[in-house]
Amino acid sequence: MGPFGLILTVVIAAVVLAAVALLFHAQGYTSPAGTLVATPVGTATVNGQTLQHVTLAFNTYPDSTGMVNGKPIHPGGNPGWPAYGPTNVFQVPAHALVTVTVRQYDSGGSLNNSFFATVRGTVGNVATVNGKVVHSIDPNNVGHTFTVRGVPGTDPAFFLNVPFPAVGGDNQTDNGQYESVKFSFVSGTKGSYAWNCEFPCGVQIAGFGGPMSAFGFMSGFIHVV
Ligand SMILES: [Cu+2]
Repeated sequence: MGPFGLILTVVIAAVVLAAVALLFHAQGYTSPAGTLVATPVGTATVNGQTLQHVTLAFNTYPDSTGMVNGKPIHPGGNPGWPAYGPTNVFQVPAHALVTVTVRQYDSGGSLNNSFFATVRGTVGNVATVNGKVVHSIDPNNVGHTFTVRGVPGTDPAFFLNVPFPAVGGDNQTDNGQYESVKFSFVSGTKGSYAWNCEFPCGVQIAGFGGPMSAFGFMSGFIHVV
């Protein structure tokens, strides 16, 4: 092989590696239903600091067959699996007050670990459930949780956990029964924070398989920008 052949081989190898890296990256971060960008609503004062204030609204559904604003909850996904909707990827500004409104339409059961029944990391470490302020909910009546991890090297101390109570049956319609959960938290440093549900709402693997294992149903990202 002459010098030209060697250079060609190296170039082809580099292109193939770049293509593989790009595909892995795209696979890891592609949301099935786009990114929900938080809505700016002005400013708010938290612990004497004036912060930008934004709102987010999402729901938790017992299956993935429904529509939100005319769009399927989980296009191309397994319709029998529970899912967050309208998407599993959210975007909020850094160091802002984020007020989240959730409609939880799903039934549920017991957590493996009652740690996740306590509201953690919100303003005041509280949430409201149907308008009532709570510090925790019954660990044996949980529909889903919204649990956000810190990012190593960026904001390792960040942690947010909000449990959503179960409703007494699967009622996924706009007119169906739901638990209304509201909470606020202060977003961290810029980065992509992973969230997941800690109620074993999946199949197999002690309830942590299926929708709990697949990206896009019971896990996702909050991009803090
Ligand atoms: Cu869940």
